[in-house]
Parts: sequence; C-alpha cells; structure tokens
Amino acid sequence: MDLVGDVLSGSRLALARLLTQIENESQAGLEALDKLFKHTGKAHLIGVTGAPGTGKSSLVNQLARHYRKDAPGQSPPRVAIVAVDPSSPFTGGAILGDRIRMRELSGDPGVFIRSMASRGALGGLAHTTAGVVQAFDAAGFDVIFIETVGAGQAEVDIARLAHTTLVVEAPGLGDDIQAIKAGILEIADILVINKADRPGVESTEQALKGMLQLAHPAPRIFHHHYQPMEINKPPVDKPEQEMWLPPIQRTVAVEGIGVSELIQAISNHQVYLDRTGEREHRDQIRLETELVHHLRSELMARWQTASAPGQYQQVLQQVVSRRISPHQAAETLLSGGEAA
Ligand SMILES: Nc1nc2c(ncn2[C@@H]2O[C@H](COP(=O)(O)OP(=O)(O)O)[C@@H](O)[C@H]2O)c(=O)[nH]1
Ligand SMILES: [Mg+2]
Repeated sequence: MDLVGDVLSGSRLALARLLTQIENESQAGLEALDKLFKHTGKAHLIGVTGAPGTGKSSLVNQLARHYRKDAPGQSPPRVAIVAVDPSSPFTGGAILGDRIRMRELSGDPGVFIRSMASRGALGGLAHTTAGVVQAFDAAGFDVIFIETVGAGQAEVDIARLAHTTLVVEAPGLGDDIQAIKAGILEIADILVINKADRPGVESTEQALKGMLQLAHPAPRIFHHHYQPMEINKPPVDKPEQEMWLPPIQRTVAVEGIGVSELIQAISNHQVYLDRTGEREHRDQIRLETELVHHLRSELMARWQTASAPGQYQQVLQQVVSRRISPHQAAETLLSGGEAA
C-alpha cells in the first residue's frame, strides 16, 4: 500500500490513517511526512484560540460553511479543521459536542475534521499538531483551521503554527477578559467578540480596545507575534503604513451573524501577509521551530544511545545530594566521563 501516493491522490481513508500515525509519532508517520513535505506550503493556516465556551467550535463550523458556500463561480476551497483539546480528561464532552455540531459538515467531501487530544509530553502536542497540519496541506486542503483552548503556553505555541490567529472572546465570562491571563492577546491578528447577542458586548469591546493599546503602544503598533528564539533574527521594522492593527469583529456564531465580515477580515490579513513578506517570515519561524525540535530530540536520542547504562542515574543522584550542580552534571554526562 502506498500511503503517501494515496494521500496525494485524495483518499480520505489514507489521510485518516496517516493522521493516526502522525499522532502516534510512529516511524512510518515521520517517513510519510518527509515525502509529503515538498507538497506543503500552499494552505492558509488559521488559528482559533480563546477560553472554553466562547464559541470557537461554533465559529469554526460557520466559517467552514461560508468558505464552502460563498465562492460563486469558482470551486470552493477545501477546508480542514484540527480541534486540539489539551485537557481532554475534563472536556471529553466538548469533543463529543464538536462532533455532533460538525456532523452536518462532515457529509461534505471538501471538509475534513480531526479532533486531537493531548497524551504526549509537554510541547509534544504542538509538534504533532504541526505534523497533522502538514498532512492536510499536502493533501490539498486550502484552508486549515486549528482550534485550541487558550489557556497556557502550549496553546500559544499551537496558535503560533498559524498564518492568521483569531482570539475569540465572549461577553460576560467574568470581569477580567480571559485573554490577559495567558497573554494570548499578543498573538491575535483578529479579535472576535462572539456571542454578540449577549449583554455586555460594549464593555467587552472597550476592554479589548484598551488592552490592544497597551499591547501595541503607538506609534510602534506593529506587534511581534513570535518571541524569537535565540537563533532567530529579530523581526524587521516595517514602515507605519504596513503595520497591521488587529480589528475587532463581532459575531453571533449560532446564527451566522458577522461571519462574512470575519472572512473579509481574514482575507485582508492574508493580503497584508503577502504584501509585507510577513507570511514568509512566519513560515520561516514555524519551520525553524520544527527544525530545532528535531535537532534537540535527535541529539538527545544519540546521547542516550552512546551513554553508559546507569550513568545517568548515578550522576542524577550526585545532583540530588548536592555534590555537583545540574550544570556540572550535564558536562560530566556529555563528556562521557565518570561522575566525580
Ligand atoms: N448565545 C450564543 N451562544 C453561542 C454563540 N456561539 C456559541 N454559542 C453556544 O456556546 C456554547 C459553547 O460553544 P462552543 O462552540 O462549544 O465553544 P468552544 O468551547 O469555544 O468551542 C454552545 O452551547 C454554543 O451553542 C453565540 O454567538 N451566541
Ligand atoms: Mg470547542
């Protein structure tokens, strides 16, 4: 069976199998991604993040429907949805709810929905999500949504996989806006106030505007989406007319209100990304993050293969008993020398 060939020729079954292999981080999955990689880079990746219950899944559902229907005279884009739920033990119901909500979409061959739950190590979820997104990209999906609960750093990492990140808020979720806690406002390209049918929309919008000004103080409004790693060059300064100010969009996802306007805002952001070279910049940072991940895990694996059995535990005990520092321990282990 030629999994890669079948994925490229549009087999949903092959794609589903591949996604499972990627999630399991199997060797076959890694090798398939190696072969598929040259077919990636065409999709527009849209991150959707925000506190639980703000309506992210409902919104993604509506956005997908609009993308599939609002393309007169041309073939509509194919849409993939990756729903990442890092806290599945507590929100298994939410995933089930998503499945039910998305059932009407799933009859459409131009839509593919995948739920992912966390089970790997910290940071691993962002990595397997990147692989899943690449598989969809190679399989020819034009728009890929990545829905994640905005609660912590891992979710911020997942949102950073995207070209365009939507941060979803809803009125009445408490006095302080949920986004402040995780700092996800920093990564917002578009702010969405969903549940605009609920009371408190005005004050939510005022609060968001205030925070936007704090996050992007004039005149340097351009925001640094990605905390560059040590090896990254800092983002280039852009002239003021090329800066992107995150717009605030109101929606009522359950009724489809404001969804066309939101799609227009996404499209404006796409144009901005292409015009300013920001899309390439984001792609580079994303791929560099992946490269570093592979380097780290490969170096670690090589070191483990080369090191003497038991040495690690022995050195660790010396650290625990305060005889050597963690830094000295690392030096000892890497030099292959005996513990002091
Ligand atoms: N009143 C109202 N309810 C909404 C709206 N959007 C979503 N909901 C409801 O809010 C609940 C949570 O929605 P869901 O999409 O699962 O939120 P998620 O946890 O952010 O993915 C569901 O019961 C939705 O029906 C909206 O615009 N207005
Ligand atoms: Mg959801």
